[in-house]
Amino acid sequence: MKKEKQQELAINAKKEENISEWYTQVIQKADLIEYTDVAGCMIFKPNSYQIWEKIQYFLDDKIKKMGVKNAYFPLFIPKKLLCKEEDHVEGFAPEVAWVDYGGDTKLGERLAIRPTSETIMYDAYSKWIQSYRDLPLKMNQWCNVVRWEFKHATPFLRNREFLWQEGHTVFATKKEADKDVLAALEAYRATYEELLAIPVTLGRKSVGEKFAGADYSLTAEPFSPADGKSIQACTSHHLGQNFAKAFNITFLDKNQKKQYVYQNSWGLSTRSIGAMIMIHSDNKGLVLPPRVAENKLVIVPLLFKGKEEIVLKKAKEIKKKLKKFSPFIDDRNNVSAGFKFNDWEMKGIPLRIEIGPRDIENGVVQIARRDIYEKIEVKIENIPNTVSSLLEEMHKNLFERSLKMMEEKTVQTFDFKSFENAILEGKRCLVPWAESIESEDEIKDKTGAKSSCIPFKFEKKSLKGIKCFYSGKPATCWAYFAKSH
Ligand code: 87F
Repeated sequence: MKKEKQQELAINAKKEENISEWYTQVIQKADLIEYTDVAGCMIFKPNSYQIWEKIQYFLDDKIKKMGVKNAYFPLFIPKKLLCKEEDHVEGFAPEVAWVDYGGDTKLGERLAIRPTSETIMYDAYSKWIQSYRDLPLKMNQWCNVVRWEFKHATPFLRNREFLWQEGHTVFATKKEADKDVLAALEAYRATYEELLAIPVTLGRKSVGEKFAGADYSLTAEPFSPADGKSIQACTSHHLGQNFAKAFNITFLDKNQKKQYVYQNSWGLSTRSIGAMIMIHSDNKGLVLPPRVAENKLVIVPLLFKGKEEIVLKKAKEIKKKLKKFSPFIDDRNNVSAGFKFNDWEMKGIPLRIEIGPRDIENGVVQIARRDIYEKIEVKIENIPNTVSSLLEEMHKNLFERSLKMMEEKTVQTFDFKSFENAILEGKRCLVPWAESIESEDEIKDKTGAKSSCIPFKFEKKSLKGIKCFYSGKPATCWAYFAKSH
């Protein structure tokens, strides 16, 4: 293949220069999605759906260990159900998609396409829960949801239809619910940090940013250092008795006294895939953290004329020994080895094994890492062990590299002027804040930044004599502010 043709196939936008063009190209070149005629509704092709399957597999196990069972509730929610808890739909109403017709017949009642399932689930819960013996009730569903946003759609980060899990748990006491909401947050932290190699900040959402139907909302939030934006892909809400009162979910306690239940809801969506791409990928394309990569490695036999057969035979032998890493051999004979290297780098395959006639003579192969472009020579008998440890190292390196970048892009600011400058520079600011909805709205209007979370880590950090960076009033908390996706 001609050089120009090869370049055309490569990514030509730079992450540090034009991040949105770069993001689009990474996704296209890695063959992750296909656009459709409906803006914001995208095809998750196998290369991205398999990432979602890894996330599902990992997180579903954690969810089940919390004692939660999977179920499936219908896609359509009758209008009167959706509008039962007012705080819940207020503000979200413009994003609800409706069905008004079945064929040519106008429906008696409009049906919402679920934007989230609190209402339809809690209507059922109110029938299922009668006695303290029916509690706790813990269910989760993996499904699609639709939010008809009008902002420009971005694959994974802002889709009108996206995939998620939503867990909805019910308890007799607030104490149990408080524990569950934290357990869900821990499952999310693990998914990000241990599967996707993405460091997250754990904390509470501000009063202005929390879910309106919740008493408080918690988040495990990644930050994308390259564009200085935080990415909310999961939240865990304590709903108190708000929905219990709206949906009349009550139980008779041990003293035959009627009580309202306490509830939580928590979700993690395919936005997390967007975070993964934004945070780890580079100017060569997608970087898959090894634990989510379906195929951990590609074997590229160097097919020198006359030696094809022995090289291929050796490649197959090696493949057999590496079964648990789901390797595959790229034996295409219509493209060069260099083309193959670029191709699999673009698609994010963690490791590449190159093997040529000379290597076979020496009993070695060359192994290249996707994260740091390092190539090492490995004795054939050592390949399985080396592959194992390289994959572990890669996970660690991706995590630590992202953590370092996140820390480098985080500053403490104590006054509004330096805050504004830092936000302009794409930084995340840790600020002493007198938390209020009004000040958050004003800050958002003036700078485009909002609070991403009030970190647990600094809950005990002293605020004595410290003033709010915005209002000058005595600060009530330490908060992270940044622009967001
Ligand atoms: C859009 C339209 C209608 C978000 C919406 O975060 C309703 C809503 O309730 C809505 N967008 N929300 C909040 C969702 C809350 C909660 N649901 C369960 C979660 C996690 C999973």
